[in-house]
Amino acid sequence: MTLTGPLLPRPTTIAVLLHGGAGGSGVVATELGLRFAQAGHAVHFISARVPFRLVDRSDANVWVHQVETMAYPLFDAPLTTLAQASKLAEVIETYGVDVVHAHYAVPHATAAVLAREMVEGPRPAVVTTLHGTDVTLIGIDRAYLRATRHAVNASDAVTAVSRHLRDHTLNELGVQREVEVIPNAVDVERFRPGPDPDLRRRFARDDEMLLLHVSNFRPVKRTCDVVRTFAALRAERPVRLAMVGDGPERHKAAELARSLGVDDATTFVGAFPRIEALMRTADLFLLPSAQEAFGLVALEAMASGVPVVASDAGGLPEVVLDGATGRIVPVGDVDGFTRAAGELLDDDELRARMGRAARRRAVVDFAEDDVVRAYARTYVVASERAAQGR
Ligand code: GMT
Repeated sequence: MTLTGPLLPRPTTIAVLLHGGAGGSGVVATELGLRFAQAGHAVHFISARVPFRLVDRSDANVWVHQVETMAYPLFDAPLTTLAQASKLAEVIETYGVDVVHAHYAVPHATAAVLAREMVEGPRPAVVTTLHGTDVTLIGIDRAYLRATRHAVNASDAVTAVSRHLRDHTLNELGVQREVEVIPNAVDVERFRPGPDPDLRRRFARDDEMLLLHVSNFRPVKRTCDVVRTFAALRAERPVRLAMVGDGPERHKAAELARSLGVDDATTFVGAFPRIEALMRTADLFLLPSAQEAFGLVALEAMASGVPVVASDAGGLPEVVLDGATGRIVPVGDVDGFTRAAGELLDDDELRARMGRAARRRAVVDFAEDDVVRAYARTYVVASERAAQGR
């Protein structure tokens, strides 16, 4: 989708600091940067690796700068933040960056603030977007608390992807500044309903239902709850499970599926690049996370017309509307998940209605255009603040 109109009042050079791996923050950072590039602005992505959504692409107005770190026996770990700051300072001086958009408080906002101090000439505005674990897990750990608070306070503008994350940041981080909520968006052309019987038959027979879970299998995703819920559901009805993604708990979840006797009905798919094709083949999406600032995959499932049964963690209830676009269940309540998912699987009419409502909500309430324009306004405000501080 290409936005028409100027988007920003003048041609702007934007540097985006992001995690390039297959995670929600990387997706949001990349898609947002691409929208600004399509609107004619120069966008420089700075990351340890080529962001996965940019692999095999060569968009106009887009540059990718890889951060290299140097291993040295004296250091316990690579000095990543310093390497990011150095690379960013080089990009600022070479290309004349107006706005740095740091996705994640630590280490990216810290690197941005540091780079701003390093450069000769006009300093760019620093906009920081909080995505979740940067504040909820890492940021409030004593080891990083002061650095996180400093990065947030020193940014010219700060946004959070949900109201829950904003409140958490203000309360737990002890920050007293404006934090604007700009929710994540979804590309509703890419993620849309539609049958794909051939792909679906790789995971379930035509007379079986298909449950889907997508994550990075970190402990916070509670993937074993997905398997337990599935085992209970499968005892009563013909249903199969596709587990997409990879990470530290994949092995544990596979072991559990074996011990519960549902391994034959479960496919551990691993990474699946055409995730949008797979999403729309599912009957139901499960996301039982212990923490989730927003839950972009839930929104992608909704855009695909798939109802979501999710936990009440973090910002998930702001995305999935309980009883309308899916169900919300307390974290760890496997019986509750089983009941909620069972009701939806057993009622075709209800599932179809919620699937339609989910799609509608994705299109109306999480439209990319609105979100991109909200960020554009934030860039303008941040630039004005940065100019006053100069
Ligand atoms: O938790 C993940 O799966 C990855 C993490 C990331 O950094 O990409 O996701 C965070 O940012 C996403 C994009 O804003 C949010 O949708 C996720 O909810 C958030 N994850 C957590 O809060 C645990």
